[in-house]
Amino acid sequence: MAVVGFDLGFQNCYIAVVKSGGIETVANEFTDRCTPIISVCNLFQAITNPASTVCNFKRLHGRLFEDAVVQAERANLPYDLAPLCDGRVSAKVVYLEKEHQFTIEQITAMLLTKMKETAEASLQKKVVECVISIPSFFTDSERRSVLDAAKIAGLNCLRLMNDTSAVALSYGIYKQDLPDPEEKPRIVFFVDMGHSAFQVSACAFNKGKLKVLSTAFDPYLGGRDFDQRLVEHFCAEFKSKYKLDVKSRVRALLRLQQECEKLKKLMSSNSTDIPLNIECFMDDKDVSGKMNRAKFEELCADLIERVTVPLVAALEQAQVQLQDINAVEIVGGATRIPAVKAQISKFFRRDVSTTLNADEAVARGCALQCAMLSPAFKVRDFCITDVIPFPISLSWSSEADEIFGKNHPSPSSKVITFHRNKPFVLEAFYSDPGSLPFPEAKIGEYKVQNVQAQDNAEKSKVKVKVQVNASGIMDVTSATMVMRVSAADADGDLGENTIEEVSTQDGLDEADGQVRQNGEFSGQPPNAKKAKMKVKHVGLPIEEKITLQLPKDHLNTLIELEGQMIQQDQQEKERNNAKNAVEENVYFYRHKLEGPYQTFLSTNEQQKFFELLNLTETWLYEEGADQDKQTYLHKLAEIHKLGMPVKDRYQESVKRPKLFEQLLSKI
Ligand code: ATP
Ligand code: K
Ligand code: MG
Repeated sequence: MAVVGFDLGFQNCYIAVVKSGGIETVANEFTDRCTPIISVCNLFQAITNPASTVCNFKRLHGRLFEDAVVQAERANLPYDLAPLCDGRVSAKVVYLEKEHQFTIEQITAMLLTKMKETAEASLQKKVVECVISIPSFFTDSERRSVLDAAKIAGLNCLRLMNDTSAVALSYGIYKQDLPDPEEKPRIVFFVDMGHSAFQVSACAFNKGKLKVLSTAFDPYLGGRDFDQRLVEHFCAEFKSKYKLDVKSRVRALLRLQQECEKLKKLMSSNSTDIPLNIECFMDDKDVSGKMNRAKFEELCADLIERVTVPLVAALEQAQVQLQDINAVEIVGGATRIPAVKAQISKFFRRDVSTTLNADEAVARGCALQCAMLSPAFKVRDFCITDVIPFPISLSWSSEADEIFGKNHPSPSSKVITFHRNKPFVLEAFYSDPGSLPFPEAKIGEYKVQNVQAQDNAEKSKVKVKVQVNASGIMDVTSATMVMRVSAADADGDLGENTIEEVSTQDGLDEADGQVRQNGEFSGQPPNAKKAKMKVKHVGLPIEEKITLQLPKDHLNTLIELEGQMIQQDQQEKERNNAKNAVEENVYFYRHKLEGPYQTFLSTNEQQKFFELLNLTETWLYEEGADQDKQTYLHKLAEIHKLGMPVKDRYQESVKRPKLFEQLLSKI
């Protein structure tokens, strides 16, 4: 099994694999270890602006078209979005010269397919299992959407991993000097500012153990917000200086954005004035301006202030003191902005460390996690406990109870007991919508079916297991009904059902909704009365309705479609190769006919051959510019039919003297 980790960034993606015992960040076909989204997604072209490609879609996962976040993103996209019939958002793009409406899952799948191919090329084997990173603030729906994208790409994502947890794993696993399990843990804060978001987590390390204490974030603060300040500044300047309305022209605006990002990066290593020059910017006008770090920091003062907010939250929730912190590790491209780094450093009252590779740590952590989940690899035992970012409640009838509080350890499961005589519905929802960077608080509905009363008409005890799994996804995983059985039944053959002997006290008069945590009673231990009776546990089917998820049949269609698209891509590649082969052979033979092959064919033959080559060349520029693979192969055969015999004769003649020499040397 191949072991692969994917960092699915907003702007930049990274792939890490395990190779001959070590973790390696893989370079793509352009020998770059960073795969910018726009370099991959140029497969898709925007309809509105065919020169630009599909980008900036990470935050559209699992959302409706009407969603305010979607609408805010849409205002700045070089392509358009549209609702699907179920209201979910999709992108309108041109793919292989046809207009399409792709779901975000399909687009991310296309990106993952490319990353998968890169990993396969590096490992020289098929990649199926993987671990993928996501921001820690992704909600149930966004997480499910990324998992669906993985499925469409033919990947089996063993786990979604929070960005900062992946970083923490890359940090901790190689540390030889972590405190023993019973000692005071080493406290490290991990801070990641990428292009779109800011995340921080507080972690406690002991030998073989990583426990996330808290996560905090600003989902709307990242490198792009700093770029945007520069863009606004220059838009205003160019309006007064050149009378240009930059925002009215998508192309110009995109160019300015790119230039501003470059400028921002230059300012990280240079505090003096830096010029900004763009030739033929709009209406054939060249524009220029300048900026320096001090002015930039002034423009971004409020953004820099905002850096502190999640740091305060993470510290408070972790319940640690500043002086207990052993290190603050920063990663992510935008932490290279000196003012951002300084703000983090000022808050923690210490120098921040950059011992990890700021760009690759997330992917490497994911690959490590994948290796740990793979039976084929022996990795040092390392137990990771993450946290639940937003409190989750479960409601039934008119009651509701918080089952997983904020920063509750994750993964985690609980068993809840109900007393019912008929099927009932549970509803899971995020209980603090105000803190949720997502408009929909309801996660899903779960109908527990086949519930019936006991023989004596009493309500049955139903145990429902709910969990948040390692990917941070909430599920009602099972429901069982406890049935009393007569002694005769119990002695007989009861088939598949498990029978357990329990004391009568065991929960039969537990309150409705009593929660048992990870198999332990959270309340008082049951008062063990000695009276025994026989019960059997009957598994109950659960009908789940997830609020925002691709329906299963739609997902299956998309999986098929992606298969077809990969095939189409392959065919397109082969078609191009065939066309290139025709072109190359025209040049090859012409060159040879004018040189070494000259004497190996008659003047008549030569004339015919040149004619064919010239005709083929003209054809390639005209009707032959866009033909199918077979047509090109046919043309190639025509050329080879004349060319091969000449080539053979020539090669014979080269070989013969050599053979002769060899023979001579043997005499
Ligand atoms: P996200 O984590 O939000 O999904 P991402 O993982 O794609 O996004 P990164 O690759 O970590 O983001 O960082 C990209 C950001 O870092 C961009 O805004 C980029 O301009 C910025 N950046 C990179 N290098 C520098 C630098 N030297 N100075 C300032 N900013 C930089
Ligand atoms: K990244
Ligand atoms: Mg990132």
